[in-house]
Amino acid sequence: MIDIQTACARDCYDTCFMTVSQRGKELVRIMGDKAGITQGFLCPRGYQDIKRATSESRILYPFMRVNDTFRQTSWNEALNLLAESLAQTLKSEGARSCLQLCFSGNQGLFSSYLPQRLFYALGFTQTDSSLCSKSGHEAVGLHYGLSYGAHPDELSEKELTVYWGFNAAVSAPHFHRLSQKSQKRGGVLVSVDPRKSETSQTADVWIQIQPGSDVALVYGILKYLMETDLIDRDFIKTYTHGIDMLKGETQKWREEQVEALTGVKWEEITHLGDLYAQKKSQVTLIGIGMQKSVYGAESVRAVSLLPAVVGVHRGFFYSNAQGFPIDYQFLTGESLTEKPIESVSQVTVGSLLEQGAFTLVYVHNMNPAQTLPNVSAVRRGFERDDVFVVVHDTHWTETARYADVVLPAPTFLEKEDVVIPWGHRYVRKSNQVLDPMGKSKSELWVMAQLAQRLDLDDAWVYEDCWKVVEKALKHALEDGRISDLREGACLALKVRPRDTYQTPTGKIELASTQAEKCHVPSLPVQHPFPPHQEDYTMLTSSMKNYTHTQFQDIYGPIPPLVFIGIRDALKNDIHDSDALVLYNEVGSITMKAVISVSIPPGVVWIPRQGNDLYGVPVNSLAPETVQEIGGGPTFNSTTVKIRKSSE
Ligand SMILES: Nc1nc2c(c(=O)[nH]1)N[C@H]1C(S)=C(S)[C@@H](COP(=O)(O)OP(=O)(O)OC[C@H]3O[C@@H](n4cnc5c(=O)[nH]c(N)nc54)[C@H](O)[C@@H]3O)O[C@H]1N2
Ligand SMILES: Nc1nc2c(c(=O)[nH]1)N[C@H]1C(S)=C(S)[C@@H](COP(=O)(O)OP(=O)(O)OC[C@H]3O[C@@H](n4cnc5c(=O)[nH]c(N)nc54)[C@H](O)[C@@H]3O)O[C@H]1N2
Ligand code: SF4
Ligand SMILES: [Mo]
Repeated sequence: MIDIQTACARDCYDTCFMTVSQRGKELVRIMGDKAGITQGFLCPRGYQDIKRATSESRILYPFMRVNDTFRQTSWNEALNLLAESLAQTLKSEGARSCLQLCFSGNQGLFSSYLPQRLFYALGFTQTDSSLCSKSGHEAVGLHYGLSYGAHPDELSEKELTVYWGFNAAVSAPHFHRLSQKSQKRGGVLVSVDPRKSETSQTADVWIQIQPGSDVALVYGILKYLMETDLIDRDFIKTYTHGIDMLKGETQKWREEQVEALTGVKWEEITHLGDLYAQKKSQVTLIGIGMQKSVYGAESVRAVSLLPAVVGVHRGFFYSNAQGFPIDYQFLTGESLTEKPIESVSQVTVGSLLEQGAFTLVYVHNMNPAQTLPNVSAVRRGFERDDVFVVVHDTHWTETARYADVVLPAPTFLEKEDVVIPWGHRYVRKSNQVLDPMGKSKSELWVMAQLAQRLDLDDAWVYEDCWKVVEKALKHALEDGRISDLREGACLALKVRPRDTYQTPTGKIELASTQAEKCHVPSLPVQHPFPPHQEDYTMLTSSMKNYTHTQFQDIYGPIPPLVFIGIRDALKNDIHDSDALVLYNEVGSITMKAVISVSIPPGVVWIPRQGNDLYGVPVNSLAPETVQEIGGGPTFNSTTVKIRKSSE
């Protein structure tokens, strides 16, 4: 048996190191390694990766749309058609009318970053990548400069771990396992979540908060810490700016007001305050999930300030993507192109597509017909006769069904790559463990083919991929060289110092000086929320068997369920398994009811990115509203009305 090492390329906090065992030509086993933070196990998706690579829903050949069906074709024919269509569009409509949609399917440098050089060289319109974590990065940045924080390696040692709007037991199972190790050593695990999530169930303390009221909770904790003198005055004096302003704002809050907004009792707030003050070996992990609501970025920036007032340098974790000195703009070609590049909001791209703002859309590593907000508009846009849609994916997706040309991609097991994590700091080459299925071809191959057919003469488009990586990671590796990485070494990425703050004052800006310049208040603001008391707030979060829309070929469809609290169910005579219609100004879906003890009044919870009982996507209800800070999405502040279905 031969063991081959690779790394999971999915968009995940954990970036697992995997070993695949091969007997003859057959892959017999996939295991989690000990390296990095993988701890010898994988999640339910990782264990099924061989099965998913060989599943029936793989795209095995290039296809072209002919009338309303797909005809199998050769690569040559598909690429010629595509190159012709591209050349024609570039000439008649200009590069701005061509849009690249690329997101989270594969995080590999060779599968996702480098192939973008073609689109930057041609001058395609790009999106601002705001669909996931961008608003939170900008929010933390207002106070800390860059948004990097604590490292997951340390989780097992912490005396206090707070998962704030972060369901790590599902979304970051290796973080969660490390935190459980800390619990065994006497550490305290806290979960701040409106519902009793899988993480809340394992926590020592669960703070059940009303969604969107996190800023109020933070001011409540600050009030307690300041009034009982539990803050770290020396630290604050040396390392922070703006304490007087923060104090002034905090003093305005009354206990009853915090309780009323958050639904959390004052005793729970003071208990959490005591934990923050007493346990200095601490980390607060701020969820990307919590951040995806209309004032989510406000919540993120508020929570990020708590460790600072008790004297901990960057005692939070949000995502460490900004912690590594890697030149991403060089990788993608953004800093190399001479073409003017238009950027549009990823969150509102549905309306633009529907209005016909683009003539050609190239989709890879993404399933936008299912994962974007206002997904009906996205679909209507793709359906337009005057829009040419190309999809390069590993599996038949909802988006592929709207394509004019479908191209087969190898999964991460079928190609060499380098995956840079955004949770931990370890990197190892991903080896190819399986021959590409069918006629599937890598993103880099497709890009080179198209570049040649279009006679592109920018040399950087054809640059050797390892050379590019060597340059982009020149200052990034701590304990080895690119040659070591190529030979299979597991290396650590250099990390920026945690007591350094890239703000104008060089300190932690409790009151942000940049915020003033950006026309947002310098302190976090608790906006009124929810806006309409009679509506429900619809939360959608990740599921352990799926990564977004992936793995439905293995685990079956994402269940069309809506979880509703007992009080709301009783009030509205709703029973388990009733079909409920959820509707708002954007759309309407019908889901099967599950009465749950863990959902607070006025809230419903839905597994994310699936369909309803009739195949209508859940994201038909998600508005294109963008956040003020960073332009991020607002999935978790979607408001809906509910009625029982008459069907
Ligand atoms: N309701 C709701 N919607 C949400 C969210 C939410 O919380 N609620 N969250 C948002 C967030 S945080 C995110 S990150 C987005 C995710 O949105 P997407 O990036 O659209 O997520 P996926 O459904 O995983 O789509 C990735 C696609 O890449 C394909 N793929 C995988 N590997 C490869 C490869 O090697 N090559 C190629 N070419 N393709 C590959 C997969 O088959 C899949 O079709 O969804 C957003 N949508
Ligand atoms: N299994 C699995 N893992 C994944 C993914 C996946 O699709 N599947 N996707 C990956 C990606 S791209 C991302 S972005 C991350 C997301 O991972 P997380 O950041 O953990 O996000 P969610 O899964 O949405 O869970 C967020 C939690 O926040 C709670 N919440 C919602 N609104 C609020 C609020 O206003 N305040 C507070 N305090 N809590 C709130 C929700 O109830 C939920 O339990 O997961 C990554 N990991
Ligand atoms: S999806 Fe995340 S937890 Fe699962 S195998 Fe991949 S990196 Fe590990
Ligand atoms: Mo995400």
